[in-house]
Amino acid sequence: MSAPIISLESLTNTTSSGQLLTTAKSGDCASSSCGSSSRPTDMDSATWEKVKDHPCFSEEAHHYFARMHVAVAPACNIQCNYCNRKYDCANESRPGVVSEKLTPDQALRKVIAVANEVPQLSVLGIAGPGDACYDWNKTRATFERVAREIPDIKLCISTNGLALPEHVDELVEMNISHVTITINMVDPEVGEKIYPWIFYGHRRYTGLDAAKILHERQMLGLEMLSERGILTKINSVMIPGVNDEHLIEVNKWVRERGAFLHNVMPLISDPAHGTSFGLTGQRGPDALELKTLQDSLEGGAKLMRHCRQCRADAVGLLGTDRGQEFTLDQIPLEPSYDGARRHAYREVVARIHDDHLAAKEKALAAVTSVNIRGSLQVAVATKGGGRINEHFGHAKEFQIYEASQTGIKFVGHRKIEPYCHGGWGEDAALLGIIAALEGIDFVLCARIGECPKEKLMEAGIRATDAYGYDYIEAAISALHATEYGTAPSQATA
Ligand code: CLF
Ligand code: SF4
Repeated sequence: MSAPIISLESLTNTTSSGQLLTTAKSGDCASSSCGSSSRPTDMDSATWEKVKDHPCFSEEAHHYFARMHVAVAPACNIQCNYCNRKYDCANESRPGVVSEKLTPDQALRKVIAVANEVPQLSVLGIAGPGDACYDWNKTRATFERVAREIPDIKLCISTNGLALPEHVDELVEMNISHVTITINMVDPEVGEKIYPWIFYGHRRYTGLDAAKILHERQMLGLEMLSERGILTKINSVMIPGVNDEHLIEVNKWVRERGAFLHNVMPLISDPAHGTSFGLTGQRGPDALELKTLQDSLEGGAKLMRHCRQCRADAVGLLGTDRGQEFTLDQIPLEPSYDGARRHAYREVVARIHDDHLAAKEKALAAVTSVNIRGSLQVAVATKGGGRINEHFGHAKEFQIYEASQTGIKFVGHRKIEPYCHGGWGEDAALLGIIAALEGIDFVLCARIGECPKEKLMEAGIRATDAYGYDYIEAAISALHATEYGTAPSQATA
């Protein structure tokens, strides 16, 4: 049976900050470690302060906290073969839909509107649709405005790195705590196949010269950020046959230069996107190829595996994009910031998080104590909060966990078309879901009907809602124990 919990859903759905504060104060915390620091033992406190509520820099935080992007930086100084400028920057966004481009004043309006409505919001990122460092004046003006109004929001940028070194000192002055550089190569001969040209020092360069300059500027920028204590994540686009094996080398280089995280993302390639790679038929990797490469990088620079390749105007938890709710025509003309909901939400999360960690530790101890070879691959439907709290029919993605003797690891996610379409198209959706769940042993969700359950079973995938609303790791531990005939850890904290 689940221990008493404070419902995160009640917090995120409640509209009045008064109600929210009451909920925050009335929650029962099941853990004896309530209120204690949940900092991992292998992380210093300064780093912990920077990552504990950043959904991209901490896998843990992505269950609770949200980011938003404002598309204020449309200009770019390089050409990537996976990008078509009509679309969002493929470094940090899924190509396919043009963003609503914003001025810094419009961006401020939007950030305030979102902060008032989305209590999970903790980070403002500028990730295109061009390059945040090249389109620097707009990036700077936006961050200055937002930092004045909402001083506790974390500021984050994504860049291709070419114009990064000239802005590093300003990044420090402006308290921009997190930077992502997209680095797809450390060998210009590989780079030449990815970047047809760059624009640098008032000149256009092509071929090997272009890739060489880009590489040098990326390495310099990374070293400068590391020296100044700015946390840096490296994004690499995995392009089969072009840089897939080479990314092992990239991982070594960036680790040596102080990168905090390395995020290997699959190339998204489709002729309909009009990109060079799309038009020439360059394919992206499948889920298994991506996982195999990521597994081979374990032990090097720490890996990020929970990236959703979000759009340049994304809003919300990483797995759910609420950007379409906050277009300019839908938000107040002059909103004023009210931080009450965000603050109440944080109070509750601080307490729930300890409870979650206690449950997680117990679950990990149980799984690692079982002496077996092999692993269980588990797909989880979740809306956040670290719990199995999404119905099978509503899920737009599954989070994938692997349970083995080394523990329970988040290893990625699989996007799907939801099963429930309001009474039609369900069989077709299920076929797509079964294909997306290749290699998965179990599906855990809050609710599932008999019909999809049976069809999944015919495909060799066991689905259950028996652990609905439990913590993910606790449920996986219980499942693992049932599967391997050992005593289960408690299913919930
Ligand atoms: Fe945005 Fe990027 Fe900052 Fe996050 S996204 S600028 S670090 S706040 Fe995150 Fe989105 Fe992946 Fe980027 S999930 S694409 S890694
Ligand atoms: Fe496109 Fe971003 Fe590459 Fe510029 S850096 S070409 S906007 S993917």
